[in-house]
Amino acid sequence: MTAWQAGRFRIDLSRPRVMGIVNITPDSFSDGGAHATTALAIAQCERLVAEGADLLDLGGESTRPGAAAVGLDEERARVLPVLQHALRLGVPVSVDTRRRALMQQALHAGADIINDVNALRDDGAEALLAVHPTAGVCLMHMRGEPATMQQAPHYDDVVEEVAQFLAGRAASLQACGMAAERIVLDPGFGFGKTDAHQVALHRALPRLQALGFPVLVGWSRKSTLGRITGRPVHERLPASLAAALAAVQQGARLLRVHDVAATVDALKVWQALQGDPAGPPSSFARQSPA
Ligand code: HH2
Repeated sequence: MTAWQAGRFRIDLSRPRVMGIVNITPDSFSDGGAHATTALAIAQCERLVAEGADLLDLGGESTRPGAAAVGLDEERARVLPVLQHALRLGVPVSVDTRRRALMQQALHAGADIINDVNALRDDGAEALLAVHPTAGVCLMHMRGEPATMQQAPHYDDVVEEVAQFLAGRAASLQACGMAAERIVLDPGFGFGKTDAHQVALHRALPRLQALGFPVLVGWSRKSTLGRITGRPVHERLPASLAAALAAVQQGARLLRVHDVAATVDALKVWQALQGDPAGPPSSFARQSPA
């Protein structure tokens, strides 16, 4: 059985898990401003848990293409008060940050997971996580910086380069003393990749999984889905569900999503149709007559 050691929790990954996104930002690409105050973000945490989120991911900095970096004080002021509350909701809480200083404070406050789009390359970040006894980490691949990463990204072999980068980051953390069971890898859809790169990576998810760590994917509402369907960002729910299920079919174990309720339903159907013992094959939950 695959599991992810994540702070207070050991997350059973024998079935795919849903990580609900809480962007405490004014400028995130799909929901900027919607949860930008502490009160709105806390309400969103509660809503996503009620909708069935297995984990929460709190972010205080947009990393959308072209985004400007925010100051540390600002990012900290956005994230920490929400984290304090989210930690009482009974699910693992992840903090999405590139900054060692915020990672340190978040871990001190009790965060279960650090999700870093920069794969712990900030000075001292790797050592900080390695000495922590239990926190989980998500190491994501990003080519370049958010401000410029979508300007003609180039790879000779995107799958091998991403796989080698992630394997190298995981090996480096393990060399610092981190247990493998605390590490999850993410190809980083939308981070320095063309549509063709993303499709190649999606098709190669089994290759990434073969590195020996669970794979997390973040397809939710991303612009490749907009280009495939011709839909603006707020009309990408069906596209996001299709991509999420396709990723699970390819072996992804964690889905980072904005639309938790819909993703949970889609996964329930997928599991039931797979005859998954974790699903409800014989006694489907009762519902009011259609
Ligand atoms: N995508 C975003 C942010 N963090 N973390 C991981 N591990 N994987 C992802 O694909 C990923 C991520 C971007 O999405 P979002 O948080 O909705 O937007 P923004 O960065 O504009 O706040």
